[in-house]
Amino acid sequence: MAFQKDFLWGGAIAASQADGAYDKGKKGLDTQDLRYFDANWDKEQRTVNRNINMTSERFEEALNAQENTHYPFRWAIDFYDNYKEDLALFEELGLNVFRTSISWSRIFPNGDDETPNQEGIQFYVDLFSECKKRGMKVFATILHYNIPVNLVTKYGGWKNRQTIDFYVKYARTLFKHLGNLVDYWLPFNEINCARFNPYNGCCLIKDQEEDYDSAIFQCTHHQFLANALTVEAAHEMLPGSMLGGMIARFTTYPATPKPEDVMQAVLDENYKNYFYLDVMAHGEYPSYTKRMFKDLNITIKIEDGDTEILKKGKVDFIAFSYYMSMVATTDTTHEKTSANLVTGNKNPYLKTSEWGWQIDPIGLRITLNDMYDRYRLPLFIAENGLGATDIVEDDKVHDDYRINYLREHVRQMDEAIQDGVDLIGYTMWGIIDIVSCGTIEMSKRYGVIYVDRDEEGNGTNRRIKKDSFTWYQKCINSNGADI
Ligand code: BGP
Repeated sequence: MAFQKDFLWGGAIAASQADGAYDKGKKGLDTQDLRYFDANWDKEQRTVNRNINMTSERFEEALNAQENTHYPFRWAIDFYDNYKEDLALFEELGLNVFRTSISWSRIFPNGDDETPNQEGIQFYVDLFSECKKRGMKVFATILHYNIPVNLVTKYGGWKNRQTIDFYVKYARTLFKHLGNLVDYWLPFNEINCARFNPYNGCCLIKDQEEDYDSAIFQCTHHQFLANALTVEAAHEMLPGSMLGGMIARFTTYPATPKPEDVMQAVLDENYKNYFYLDVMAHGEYPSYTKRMFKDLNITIKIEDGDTEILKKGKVDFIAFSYYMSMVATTDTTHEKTSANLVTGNKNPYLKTSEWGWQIDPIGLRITLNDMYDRYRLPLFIAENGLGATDIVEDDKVHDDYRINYLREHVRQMDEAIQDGVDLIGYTMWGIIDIVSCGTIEMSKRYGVIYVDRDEEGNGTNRRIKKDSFTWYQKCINSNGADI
């Protein structure tokens, strides 16, 4: 096996999808607390990309909601109150790294507060200290989609340059109070998702925008600046700290060897994936930016000094989520399938998950090689896993489909390391069942630990080890040899 001795085997979750306790500990309301699960949606529609665009009407309705029944992010799996028990299970599993995100509105409930909320800081001091006690390194995402609602209603969120200052103040507060507990920092989860889910990525409300597409890229520009300033601040406050740039990687193959299709694949890779990492890793907008903005009809405002800011805050490692691969073609009649946040073209050689995501372990090896060659920075697989419907029988979940998925991906990681790739860690997504980010369902489960709760809040919230728990435990204990 090629895995280095101290390879990081971990699990990942995100605050809004796991914590619950949305109004405990003086937390302010955040943008994910406003997302709504609609039981009337046709289950068949689950593969369709829904929930992508927030409307003013729905936003208002959520702000004024009197009860929480349809807002699963508000209670999730109550990780906030259960984390000690859950971390004990992670220790039993053998994780040596744990990735979660920090809720901005626990630290600054309104985003623009003068001073931080001590209770919020204490929660993370306790949580991360517990991780350390149990032998886990901490991989902390500073922003995983949930920003204080006040920053949206009062300032317009990421569209406003002022949000950069609020964010950097928030990040500096984290470095000051949690710097000694966190091993890897991730300023932004999947920064390219702003383009595919503009409400999650940059809290835009579609009907409030005259030029939605340009607004998305304006927000992204502000996030790039916030990212660079944060990296710079961390390097100054915490010498030797490791800050990552992350995208959702949509590895794309041409549908045929037809040059038009190959060209389309190059463009898709550049516009949907590399653009974001190129800026964060190289500290400047890539050469194809002008053409890309023209093709996509984007106009953004870049101020004097922005170029220098980007140059000063280059990331130390590259992180990405990898669930599937995509296909590019200029043929508009090509059969479609759904994917993470987007609809894509079908690859006839791949099987799909229940949600239509095209399962492609070899694609992970291709991705790792390709990213390492391009950036020559350590790589971290921050998310990978299979969302599936699990059935509990006699307190057991026989999820061999998940074991197969994970095994095949671990095999390809091994191959990539043998290819020469510097892969430092793997945090399997949704190590414990949490609320799905895309569909707001509990029934789309990723965990090796089952949680007895549904999207309507029914269930005991009890944790049950699935068969994949034992499999992952063996994998970790043997450092990837016994899979
Ligand atoms: C990524 C997000 C996660 C996560 C995952 C799976 O895009 O970073 O938050 O949830 O996708 O997506 P889903 O929950 O929609 O299946």
